[in-house]
Amino acid sequence: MRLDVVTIFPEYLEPLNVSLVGKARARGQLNVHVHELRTWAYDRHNTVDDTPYGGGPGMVMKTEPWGEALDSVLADGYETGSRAPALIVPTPSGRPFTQELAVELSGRPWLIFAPARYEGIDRRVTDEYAARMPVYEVSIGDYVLAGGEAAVLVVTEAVARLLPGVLGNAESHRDDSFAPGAMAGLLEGPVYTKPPLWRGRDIPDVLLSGHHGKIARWRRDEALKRTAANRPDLIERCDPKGLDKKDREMLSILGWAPDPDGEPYGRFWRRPEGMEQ
Ligand code: JBH
Repeated sequence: MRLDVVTIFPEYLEPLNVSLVGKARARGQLNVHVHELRTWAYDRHNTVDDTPYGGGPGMVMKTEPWGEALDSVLADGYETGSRAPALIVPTPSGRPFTQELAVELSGRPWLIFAPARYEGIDRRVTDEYAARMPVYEVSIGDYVLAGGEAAVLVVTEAVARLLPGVLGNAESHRDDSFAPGAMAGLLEGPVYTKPPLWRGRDIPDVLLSGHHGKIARWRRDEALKRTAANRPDLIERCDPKGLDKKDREMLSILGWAPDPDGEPYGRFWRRPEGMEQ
């Protein structure tokens, strides 16, 4: 897979040399190019932003540097025979970046990232390139960043680890919390390793029992507890067909009940206070 990033802060992308992504690059599984946007700003101050039409706070990234930069990256791909790029524009106004989207992007041969600073990029830039290639506007969560570079690192890591041969163990994907089918969309529970006693804290007995059935059940209960506490939205969304009798018992203890009138039938909802069954 080929990745290009156009940014006014190339140093911000240094982490792409480290760890999983850095190793994938060193092995030739990822071909990464980071470009300085100001290379394509031709005035004395290499200006890349200007005030917004219609007024308002902040600055907007200008059309011309982005247009020249993206044309140049695309032309280089044409020369090197790179195939069918997609443009990724990280923005708080984008669609949520999910594991499902990471899987989709990992199947593409070439991703070009256009992270913006300031209030974003002039809309005509995305409109222009959307006429030639798929454009994904993606948000990495409901909080405010100063620019899209951190989002590029997030998306890149999520995508790179899905490439064939990047993670050592082919099994490691299946158990990912958000992978389809992993624990039916539940978060993973706590994990432990040696020593068996640390600062007076021991390991849950069941994990030392050697009883695989009981261990699996315990892990599942812990997953349900953690998901109910941290991500009640995942319990509400989960398909009740993926829940067995013991799962339902645990959810009931945690204060959840199937909604008989719900659509679709039997989805779990939080029992209101005082409605003990
Ligand atoms: C900024 O503010 C952010 N929230 C979520 N995603 C982003 C992506 C790019 C820039 C953000």
